[in-house]
Amino acid sequence: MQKIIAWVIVVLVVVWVIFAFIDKQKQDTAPLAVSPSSDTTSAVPADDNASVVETAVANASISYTANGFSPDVVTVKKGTMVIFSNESGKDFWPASAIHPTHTVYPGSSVAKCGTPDASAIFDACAGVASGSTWSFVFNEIGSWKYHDHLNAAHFGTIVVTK
Ligand SMILES: [Cu+2]
Repeated sequence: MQKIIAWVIVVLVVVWVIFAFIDKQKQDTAPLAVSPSSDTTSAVPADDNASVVETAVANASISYTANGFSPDVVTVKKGTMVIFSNESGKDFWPASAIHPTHTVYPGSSVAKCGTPDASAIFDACAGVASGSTWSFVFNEIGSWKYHDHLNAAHFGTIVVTK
């Protein structure tokens, strides 16, 4: 009788060990099954949290009125398209500092206006009518001053971060 009880205990222990092992395997594999969906949502915010919002925003907008550019300082991530929107009632001509040559932003120069390079420089190269927009993609990291070439008293800064 004691032998039978001993055998039952041994069998129960073996069964318990097997179940414990299966349970552990389930716990080990469970996170793997969940991770692909959680990875896609956390992939971008993972490394630098301060710029999460800017990463999600495809572009930034600056409005130009009779009072000038607003906001006058805009911080964007490299590769952001900045849309300058003319609401001033007059033509405007956004362009890199420094007036009148526009050479501060790398590669830019008013001398390139009218050439095939004109579309790649921080320079509208012409007056843009009120009610219209002019946009530029900032790929150079730095703090870039700009102005309205038609009214150089109006200026602003685009800060481009990594
Ligand atoms: Cu100018």
